[in-house]
Parts: sequence; C-alpha cells; structure tokens
Amino acid sequence: MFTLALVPILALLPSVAAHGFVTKVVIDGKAYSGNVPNAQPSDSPIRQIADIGPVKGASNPDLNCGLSAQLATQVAPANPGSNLQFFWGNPGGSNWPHNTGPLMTYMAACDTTTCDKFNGSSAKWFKIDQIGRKSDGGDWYQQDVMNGSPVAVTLPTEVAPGDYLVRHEIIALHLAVSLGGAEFYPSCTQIRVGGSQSGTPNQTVSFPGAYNDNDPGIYDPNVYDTNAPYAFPGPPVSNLASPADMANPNGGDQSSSSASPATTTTSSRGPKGTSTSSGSAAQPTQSSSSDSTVCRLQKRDASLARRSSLAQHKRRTSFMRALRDAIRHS
Ligand SMILES: *[C@@H]1O[C@H](CO)[C@@H](O)[C@H](O)[C@H]1NC(C)=O
Ligand SMILES: *[C@@H]1O[C@H](CO)[C@@H](O)[C@H](O)[C@H]1NC(C)=O
Ligand SMILES: [Cu+2]
Repeated sequence: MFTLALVPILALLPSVAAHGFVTKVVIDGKAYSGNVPNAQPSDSPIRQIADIGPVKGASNPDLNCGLSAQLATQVAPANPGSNLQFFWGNPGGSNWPHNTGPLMTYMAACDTTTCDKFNGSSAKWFKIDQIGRKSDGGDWYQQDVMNGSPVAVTLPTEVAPGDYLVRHEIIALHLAVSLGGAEFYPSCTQIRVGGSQSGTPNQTVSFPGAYNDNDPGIYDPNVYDTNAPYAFPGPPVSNLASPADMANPNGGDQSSSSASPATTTTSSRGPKGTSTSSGSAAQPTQSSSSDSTVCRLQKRDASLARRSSLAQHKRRTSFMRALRDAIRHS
C-alpha cells in the first residue's frame, strides 16, 4: 500500500535517468551492433541517433528514424521471411526501462538509391508488425523488452527484392495520460532483401505524418486500464506483412488486418508469441534510478488491475480471435 501510494508522486518526477536505443539487431542469426548515441560511429546497418532520450511530438521530423539520425554505412543482407530481432538497452548495459506501450515495425523501399545514401524523410512506409498487450493478461509485450528480451519480427514473405529501411519503434506510454506525454523511440536499420518475390504494399505513410498527438493510442488517458482496448496509431498492418506477424493476439486493433489463425508460429515469435515473463513475479533488473522505480511501481499497479479484469479480458480476446479467423478464412 505504501509503495502504491507513491506512484502519483514518482510519476511527476522528471525521469531522465534511463531511456535507450537499439543496441543490436540480429538478422537470421547474424548480429549487428548499433552505435551508442553520439559516440564515434563504426560500421553498422543501424542508423545512429544523437541521444537515448525520446522523440517528443507526433510532428517532430525526428519521428522518421530517431533523434538526429545519421546514415549508416552498411546495408545488411536479408530475405523475404527473414527473422529480425531488435535488442533495446542502455549505453551502460542496463535494460530498456519502460514497460507500457506498443512495439511496431515498418518498412520502406529506399527507391532510387542504396539505403546507405537514402534520406528517410521521403520514405513511404508500410507497417509489417504491431504488438501491444499480451492476450493472456494485462502486461504489454514491452514488459519483455524491459526484462531483456529482444523483439522478434518476420519480414514479409512476399516482399520484392531491393534495399529497405526497417523502422522499428517503441512508443513508451507511461506518461501518455497527458497530451504530449508519449515518448517515441524509432530506430532505422538498412537491409537489402534478396529473393525474387514481387509483393508491394497496398498503402504507405510518411513519418512524420502518420501519427497525431491526439490519436487514441498516443494520448491515452486509459493506458493503465487493462479493460480499455488499445488502438494502435498509424496505418493498419500492411497486406504485405508476413502471416507470422499477423498474429496480433490483442491490442484492440479494430481492423481485421491483424487476424490470424490461433496456430500461427508462436515459437519463432520471441517476445511476441511466447510469454517470456509471466508478469507479476518478474522484476526489472535496474535498481537505482527513479525512472526504473517508476516503471516497477507502475508494473505492480498494472498487475493488480489485471487480476480483476483477466477473466473478462480472456473471454473478449478469444471471441475477437475467433471472429477474425472467421473473416479471414471466409
Ligand atoms: C534528411 O533530410 C532532412 C531535410 O533536409 C535533414 O534535416 C536530415 O538531416 C536528412 N537526414 C539524413 C539521414 O541525411
Ligand atoms: C491494405 O491491406 C490491409 C491488410 O489487408 C488492410 O487492412 C487495409 O485496409 C488495406 N489498405 C487499403 C488502402 O486498401
Ligand atoms: Cu524513457
């Protein structure tokens, strides 16, 4: 009771201690290190950002690829259906500090040039994955990132060959009960897709442009209410997304674009398809910063709320899944 009473106070403290960046991307088992923000860069396919802090504001130009993102020197080989794992952390080696909000991934063709020369501000992005809360409880998948797990994403199996930026993004919503409180953490990785497929996206967006500060999934007074469905910002998941990434088990996406058979390959989905943390028992590894204290308390808060809503939540989720399957297979 004592610690729960502290939550509103701690939430008011500036939490500058620990944000984070993409420390590593693993593509089909091959690891590529990200450059520490603002440090002397070395070769990488991950665009370096200037700071571990968030991008604030949906119309901020840095929403494109992160704070003052620089072109990266490498373009990493990949293929349709490749498995990508995004590792988030801190320059000091500690884990990602937040646990509330969605994880989303976009791609954009680098068009007329190779990706190491392509300015993403003109990129036409399509969404290939989005995950929010887990189907089996109130925790967000972002909790797994806080616990040290990577985010696993499968490239579209039909995507045409060529150079692409992969824009992987965490939106941290722990302060999103206030307008403008959302923290955006986009990161861009340059890849070269092989193969001979011919798929193209049916719909693309720009960054900035795709989000509005008033979007329900960005300004979200109900973000700590596990009963409230979450509305992902941005476009629906593209027609091109891999079937393995269509398994959005939860999150309240109102479209049928995230429909999936319940049997979708969960084993390869890492933090998305498997419950690497069972929720209330796990604790973040950091111990000293006020930021992680806030996160820990909010997590406790969320797991209390979850218990009361779990049964209802499960019923609704399985109903929605069945409905989506029916639509998808009709
Ligand atoms: C892209 O172009 C914008 C506008 O000219 C510029 O501010 C930004 O630094 C460029 N980004 C890269 C990665 O070159
Ligand atoms: C593109 O495809 C997705 C997934 O099937 C769908 O949800 C979306 O509405 C489509 N967009 C357009 C503009 O047709
Ligand atoms: Cu932060």
